[in-house]
Amino acid sequence: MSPRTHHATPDSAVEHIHDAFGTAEWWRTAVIYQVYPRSFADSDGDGNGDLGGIKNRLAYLHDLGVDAIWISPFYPSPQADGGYDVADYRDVDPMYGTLADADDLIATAHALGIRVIIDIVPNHTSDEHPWFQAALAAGPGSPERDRYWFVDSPGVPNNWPSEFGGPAWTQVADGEWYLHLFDRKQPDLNWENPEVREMFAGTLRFWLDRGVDGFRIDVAHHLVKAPGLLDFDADWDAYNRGALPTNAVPFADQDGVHDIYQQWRAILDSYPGERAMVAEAWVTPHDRLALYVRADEFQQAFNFDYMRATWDADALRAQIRTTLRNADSVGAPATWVLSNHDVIRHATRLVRADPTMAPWILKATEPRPDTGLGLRRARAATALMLALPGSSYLYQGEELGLREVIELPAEARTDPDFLRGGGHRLGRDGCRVPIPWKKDAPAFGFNDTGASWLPQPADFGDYAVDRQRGRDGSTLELYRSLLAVRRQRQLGNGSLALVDLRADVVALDVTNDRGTTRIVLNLGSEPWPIPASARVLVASADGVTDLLPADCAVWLTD
Ligand code: TEU
Repeated sequence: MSPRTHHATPDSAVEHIHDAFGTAEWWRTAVIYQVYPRSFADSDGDGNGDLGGIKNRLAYLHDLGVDAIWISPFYPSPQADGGYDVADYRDVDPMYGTLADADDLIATAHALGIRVIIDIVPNHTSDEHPWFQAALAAGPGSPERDRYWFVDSPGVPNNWPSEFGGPAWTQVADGEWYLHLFDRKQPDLNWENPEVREMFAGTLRFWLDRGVDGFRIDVAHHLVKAPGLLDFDADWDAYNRGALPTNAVPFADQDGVHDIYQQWRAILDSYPGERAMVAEAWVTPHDRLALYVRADEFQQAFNFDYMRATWDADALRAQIRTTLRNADSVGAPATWVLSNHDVIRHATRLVRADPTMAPWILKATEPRPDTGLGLRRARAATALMLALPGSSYLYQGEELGLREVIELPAEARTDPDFLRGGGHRLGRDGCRVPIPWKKDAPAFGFNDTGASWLPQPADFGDYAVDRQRGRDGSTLELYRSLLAVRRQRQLGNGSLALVDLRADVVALDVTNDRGTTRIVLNLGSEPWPIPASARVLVASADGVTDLLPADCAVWLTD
């Protein structure tokens, strides 16, 4: 423990909660940047981003200072759910490029020292996948149907809801029903069928052979369904708010999933290098999530309970404590995340009217939040996150401070969460609007033609990269500073102590051989006085020297 903890705040209580890792494989401390390929950068001008566009922007990501990218699905897909409806797991959709482009992208990223994680969607295929087409053609009782969940039933087989609204079952022409936890164009696979297991083992090998560093596994908690496919009586709204244990429903967090991931881990471990996989598992509470990151399963799991934490000092402290206690109990790194392609961007979400609402549910009637306060909080929240030990995920555009585009017109929206939601839910298109690169250019520099698959609002120009790069106080420069200081001071791998400075202030000390860094986030309404002995390394707002205003964060050292 550095002397600073004792000198600067002699009266404050210190609660030690985490020790540094002994060995630190890259995935224990990495900052991983999520690319949503359709919206990142468009090299051929058709209005859809592509692999060539990502390649052209790798220098930007290198300059930003990230360790790895995770690319959302780019496989052949009818795009009924933004590519999470895969028709061929071992190819590239022509909209995005070719397999040769994927190889080129991986090689170019590696040359810059950026690792590449790709997305695997094992819970369901597209209904246009050859397997589902074969199942429809082969008819009831066939081995082709056994790869999915087909049921003969006089009415809807059970009360399971689709995540996007309506029942999770659709009837086919011969009378059978098939299960789809998401859109009707995303039939769920039957993971009891050995062919399903073989196909995905082969798919992992296919991409590992091409050099990817790992995988993000889509809805890793859904693959196994409780026997009997019985009705459930849990409160679906409470479930979506994360207020119930995930296995309160018979199609989530069933113990059988772990066997699958142990087999996958053995595949990853049979390859040279440190290949890693991260579970997208909306599993609560933390001790259940920890089961996914035991030594022989995933290296990481997304920390969605942290993402859901409200803007409140006690809530954040509790999440930090519980996250680290549970990750440490199995020797896994903690992970941290504030935004992704499924949730309301945190510059908007952190000021929404009902902060306990599921982060992906955007109600049509919801009041439009204050953009200025939202950005202020978002910057402070990111400053806290990037100081925490473990690995952090960033979502494209958050480094520009982008807001959720709530005002997209209905006719522009494509998300099944909107299309199946009867107009009550606006869906997730608003966090997927193409990135602004240049203020005075067609489509704000997304491409050269001005085409854009989702319309960009006029104020996106003010967020453009060329308006922020090199400008003191911009959100982009804040992210670059946070990432640079994080690297210099090795914040991803330090011991962590919570410091009790004030009830409405979250303060923590990260200590390692680079010294102690104190992070202070003010969630109250009164400014917090910065001790005269402390030096400001980086602050989430301009002009922070001796007072830390409300909704701001600062990194300090002696
Ligand atoms: O999302 C999983 C998921 O359960 C939620 O984030 C989802 O967006 C929400 O329940 C919608 O109501 C993953 C992908 O990240 C998402 O884009 C896909 O739509 C989904 O799986 C299906 O593949």
